[in-house]
Amino acid sequence: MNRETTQIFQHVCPRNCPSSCTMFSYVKNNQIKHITGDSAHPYTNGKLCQKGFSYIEQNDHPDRLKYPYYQKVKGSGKFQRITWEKAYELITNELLNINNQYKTFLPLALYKGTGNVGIHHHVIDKFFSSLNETTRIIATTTLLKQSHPFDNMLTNDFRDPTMIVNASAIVIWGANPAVSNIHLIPFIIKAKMKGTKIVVIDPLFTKTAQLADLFIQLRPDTDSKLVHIILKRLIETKKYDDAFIKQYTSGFDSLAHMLEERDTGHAAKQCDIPAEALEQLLALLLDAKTVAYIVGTGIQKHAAGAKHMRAIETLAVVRGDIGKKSGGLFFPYRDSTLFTNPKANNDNRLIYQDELSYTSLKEQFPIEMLWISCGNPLLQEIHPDAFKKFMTTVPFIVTVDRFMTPTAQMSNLVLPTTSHFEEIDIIVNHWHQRMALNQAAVAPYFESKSEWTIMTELSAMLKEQTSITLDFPIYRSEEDYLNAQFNDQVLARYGVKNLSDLKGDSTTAPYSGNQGPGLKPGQYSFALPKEARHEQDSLPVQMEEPAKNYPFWLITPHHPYALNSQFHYLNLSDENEAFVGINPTVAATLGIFDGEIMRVYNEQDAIEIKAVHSQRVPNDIVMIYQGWYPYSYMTINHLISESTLVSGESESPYQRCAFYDTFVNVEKL
Ligand SMILES: Nc1nc2c(c(=O)[nH]1)N[C@H]1C(S)=C(S)[C@@H](COP(=O)(O)OP(=O)(O)OC[C@H]3O[C@@H](n4cnc5c(=O)[nH]c(N)nc54)[C@H](O)[C@@H]3O)O[C@H]1N2
Ligand SMILES: Nc1nc2c(c(=O)[nH]1)N[C@H]1C(S)=C(S)[C@@H](COP(=O)(O)OP(=O)(O)OC[C@H]3O[C@@H](n4cnc5c(=O)[nH]c(N)nc54)[C@H](O)[C@@H]3O)O[C@H]1N2
Ligand code: SF4
Ligand SMILES: [Mo]
Repeated sequence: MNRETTQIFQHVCPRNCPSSCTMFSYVKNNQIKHITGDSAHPYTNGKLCQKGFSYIEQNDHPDRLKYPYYQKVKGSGKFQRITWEKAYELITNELLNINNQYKTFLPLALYKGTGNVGIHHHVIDKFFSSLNETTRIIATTTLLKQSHPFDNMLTNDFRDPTMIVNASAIVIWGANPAVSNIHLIPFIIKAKMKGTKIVVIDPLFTKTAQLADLFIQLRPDTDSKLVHIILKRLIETKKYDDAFIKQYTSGFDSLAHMLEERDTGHAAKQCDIPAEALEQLLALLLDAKTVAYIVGTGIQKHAAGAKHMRAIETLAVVRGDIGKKSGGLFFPYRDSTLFTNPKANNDNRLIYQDELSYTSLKEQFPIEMLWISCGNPLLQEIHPDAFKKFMTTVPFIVTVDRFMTPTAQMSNLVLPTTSHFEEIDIIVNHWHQRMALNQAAVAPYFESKSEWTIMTELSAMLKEQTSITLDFPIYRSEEDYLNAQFNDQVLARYGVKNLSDLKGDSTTAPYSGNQGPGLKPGQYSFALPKEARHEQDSLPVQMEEPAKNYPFWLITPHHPYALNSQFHYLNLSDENEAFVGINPTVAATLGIFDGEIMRVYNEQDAIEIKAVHSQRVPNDIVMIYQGWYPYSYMTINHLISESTLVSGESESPYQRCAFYDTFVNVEKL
């Protein structure tokens, strides 16, 4: 190998993952030869996951889109390769038609998913904003993580990952970091070695649960009931942090009064936790000096998720864990407004994706054109059939992706885009809170273009050839564009003015604001603000329960070797084939053998899928990893029900994310 011609570039994995690993590519003759992690990174310590190490394979995968494609009839599969000029012309004509007919761009809709979380990819939002009012379809999952129902969850952050090592106990609650946040695990093990007790609270015996000193296997959606049991005991035994409560909170007496009336015996039955395990948990939480709570998104994927989140927060406050150096709540936090234009358009029409199935859009402006970027709603959304039906009503759909996904197949125009090895970007992490630069190392794959290039070329054409007014700024290069995104807020929080500040010897810039939540005296109110009352306690948000016809919960957690709908086709493991995990005793009763194809069904759909007998799964749950199974020809999410609570009446975003409030029945074929 001629080392002189090998160049090294810095990249950041742009997937929606808590690690945002920094990695280096070794490039020779415009080809990536090798990838390594960045051993100077304080959170990832140079380790990548299998997906990270398989990026060369993904980048040059034969299925990657090489050219723009067009099909007149959506779903016909009769795609024709076209030129970029032709693609821009088709889009321009559609935009002109909308402009002429409606004198507003409300019939133009954007669906943006989480496939790439880089700042570069905000460019599509900027383009839409430059046309003034448009329609934004809000992806269900953008509601997770980015907001808290009360906007002020007392979330700490993981800038200094070593701090939890000194906690007396770490409670991992509705999260499976051994799969979904792998770089956290060494810190958990370190803590365990120092004597920290590890508790995992999950209905499934996960890979993370294997690390636990105490595993609490509760029924799904009963977390707030469990918290009530703990709180009642804390108060009865006066083990709460009285000084902290007096200084920082209000309304403690009414909380205590509410709990006095609680029948915790009944709650314990509903949670279905073995009595001995519950007593061990109570003993631990009554006496532990400092507790760190790592809260995952598993809890939120229930209609009552906001209630559970609030309950866990209350527990951390009552115990006085908030604000302690090694304790408190750790929950992913993305400051999504940091790089966005403060003048973002307020006249946009916002439609939640679940509303597409019952809102009569014709009443206002029909949707004439839909643009999909970084999203795969026909696999990842709740009830994708409803989304597909909606897609058939839209005359013109553009999807920008790197692969011919099921969503792309239902589009008219499919535009190939660059990977993070082929474009410049900035990634702001939502867990360890570091910002880092992603460099372009190799030329775009065949005719793919970066999303900045696509929006810039399209804007230039619209400006030159049409009367459409848009204020999308044209920069000379991606680098100039990204440099223009920096603002005073970014400078204040990260000390970074422009890209060159990110190119120095430090590969990442940590957020420099206050560490953790600072509470002002009296600030935390145990009573909720009036507008959020409906969330509290047992008021309207009802807990979902399996019914007779559909007696099993269907839990569809995140896949160890995939990232949502990405990477499945790489066959990174023998778990790549779709399967349903079923408790062996239940399977035996139904006569279903291990490895046999069985049926899983509900009112929405039915799938035939391989059974895997698994002791990890209790007898009232069946488990299928979510994502794309291109070689198994099935989409799991057709089974995921729209919550009955959402139909236009939902006030909490969490009610719309009830992926895990899905009930099914199973049978032998
Ligand atoms: N059943 C079930 N469903 C779930 C979940 C669950 O737990 N259970 N989890 C939900 C959660 S938390 C999430 S975040 C969503 C994720 O679902 P999505 O938001 O759809 O995210 P991905 O599947 O990661 O990626 C979507 C698409 O983006 C494309 N993409 C990648 N990089 C780029 C890029 O640079 N530009 C463009 N234009 N496209 C790109 C990918 O190829 C992929 O086709 O899934 C949700 N769906
Ligand atoms: N390998 C890999 N890593 C990923 C992803 C991926 O797809 N693959 N996706 C990334 C993304 S976008 C996200 S949002 C995160 C998600 O990662 P996590 O936050 O870990 O989320 P989930 O896998 O949805 O669920 C975590 C756990 O919650 C449990 N759970 C379900 N219902 C309940 C309940 O009612 N109570 C309790 N206590 N637990 C419950 C599930 O059994 C599961 O073990 O992972 C990120 N990292
Ligand atoms: S998917 Fe996550 S763990 Fe894997 S390389 Fe990307 S950021 Fe790192
Ligand atoms: Mo997510």
